[in-house]
Amino acid sequence: METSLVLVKPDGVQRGLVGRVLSRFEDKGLSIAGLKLLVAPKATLEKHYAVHRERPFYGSLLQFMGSGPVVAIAVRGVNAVSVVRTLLGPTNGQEAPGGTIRGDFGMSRSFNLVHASDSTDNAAMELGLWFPEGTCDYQHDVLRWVYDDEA
Ligand code: FUP
Repeated sequence: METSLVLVKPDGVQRGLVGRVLSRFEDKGLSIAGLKLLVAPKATLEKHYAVHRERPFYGSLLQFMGSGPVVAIAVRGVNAVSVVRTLLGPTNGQEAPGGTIRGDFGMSRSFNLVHASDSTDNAAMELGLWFPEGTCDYQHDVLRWVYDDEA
């Protein structure tokens, strides 16, 4: 099992897409292991996007991500990090294929609705940042109908 950190960005919250984004993960057979809505503190965003610190879009990215509430979601499942990235689609909504979240709902590279961890190492770092209190471990009974013995 892996856990990925997903953010519904301020554009996704303002556009009323939180429920539909959550449904994509639930429909797939992934488990919600943490969920909260918050206006992200600047320090959290600086750590979250530290890898982009030198990029030209860093300032506008931080401004956008702090411009309204985001929904942080811990999404759990077998290979959850890569499975969730596939559900999101490529960065730019204009290039993202239909069937992906960004492809179905977005037309922009910066207003691209969702973030998801791109590696298990980054997932661990990001989960610590957004869910310092930890995530919720529970028995999700439906999983025996989601995974076979090979997982
Ligand atoms: P992704 O992994 O698809 O979320 O995208 P990146 O990690 O490459 O970029 C992080 C965020 O920066 C993207 F979600 C959108 C934003 N971005 C821009 O605004 N302009 C760019 O040129 C590249 C990325």
